[in-house]
Amino acid sequence: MRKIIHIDMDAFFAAVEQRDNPELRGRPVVVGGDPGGRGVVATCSYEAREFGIHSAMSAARAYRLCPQAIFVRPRFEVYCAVSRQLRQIFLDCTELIEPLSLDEAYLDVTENKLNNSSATRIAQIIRQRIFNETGLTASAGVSYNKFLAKVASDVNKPNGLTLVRPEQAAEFIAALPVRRFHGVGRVTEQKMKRLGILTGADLLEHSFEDLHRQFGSSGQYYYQIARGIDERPVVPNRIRKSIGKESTLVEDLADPAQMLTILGRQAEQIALLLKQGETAAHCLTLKVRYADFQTLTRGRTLAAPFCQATVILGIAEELLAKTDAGQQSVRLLGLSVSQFDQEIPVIDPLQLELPFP
Ligand code: TTP
Ligand code: MG
Repeated sequence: MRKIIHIDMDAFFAAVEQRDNPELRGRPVVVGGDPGGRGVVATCSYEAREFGIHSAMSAARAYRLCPQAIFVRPRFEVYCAVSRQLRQIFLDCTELIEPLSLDEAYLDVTENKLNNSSATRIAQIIRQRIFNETGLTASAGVSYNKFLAKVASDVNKPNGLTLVRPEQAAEFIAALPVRRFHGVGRVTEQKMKRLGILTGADLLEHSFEDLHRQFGSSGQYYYQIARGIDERPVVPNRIRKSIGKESTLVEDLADPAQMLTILGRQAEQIALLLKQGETAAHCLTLKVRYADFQTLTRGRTLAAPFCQATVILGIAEELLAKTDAGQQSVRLLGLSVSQFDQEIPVIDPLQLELPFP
């Protein structure tokens, strides 16, 4: 049986801001964009969460919920520096580290450099070192697979540790609402609800065939997870499936020429990343969100791989012509490339895409 730890920093960006500015401590802090503009909340302190503020909500809404909150812009260089410190602490325990983002990682400590057979003890040592060396708190989940470790790290947040022993797993999963299952988004949650599946216990009532019929290959995952089975290994070098850039526009645009200017900039950034990864892509996807928030994607797959900005922009222009952009004004544009010639490993969490650059 494996020993897996999931580490997740508490209110990461906001905690860093409170650490570096004592005036922010104990107060509702929102890290993100401009509350007077179209900014989005990247994260917020636990004090701010009491007002109902959360990640990905508009900063304007956060302001309405809590006008006395302090709004600060993200400082990515500082968060990246902390992320590097975390990685060093993890590396002192094991090489089997799978970063999920700047502040989150799975560790397989079945065998470890501390020669310690207690994963719980190792998780405590890591949390203590993180606090000593960064002044920040982390939560940990400890169990025998990734699924359980990840869900467990959320149970005693912030600054907590939760162990799920093999003999506790069935009861733990039975009580879990399905939305807590990693991989169950809002759409799947609604579909499960219609089928009467609200918790892990409800999932157990459904046969493998049934779940497969309803949810395709994900159904197999749900079937196994409900039984505490998750054989996914901790993979140190994750492989990147796509590279994308998107921009929420400062003002809605109706002029296709201006849209192409923005797509051109994105094409150049993507071309640069392809070059850095020494690869080329076969597939381009354009994402358009109209002023009324209706969102659509258009994609094209080519037999020959491409990597140049001009080629990307050319395909993007064709794809844009297949939308109503121009007739309708647009508030967001995005491009992403996939199906790479050469795989691009994500070696370091710093290379992971940040949702709100
Ligand atoms: P999370 O670990 O999801 O959130 P958190 O660390 O702020 O809070 P929690 O205590 O619940 O773990 O994300 C880590 C950081 O990633 C977060 O501080 C900000 C950034 N982030 C975004 O920029 N946008 C997002 O939508 C999310 C979810 C996170
Ligand atoms: Mg976190």
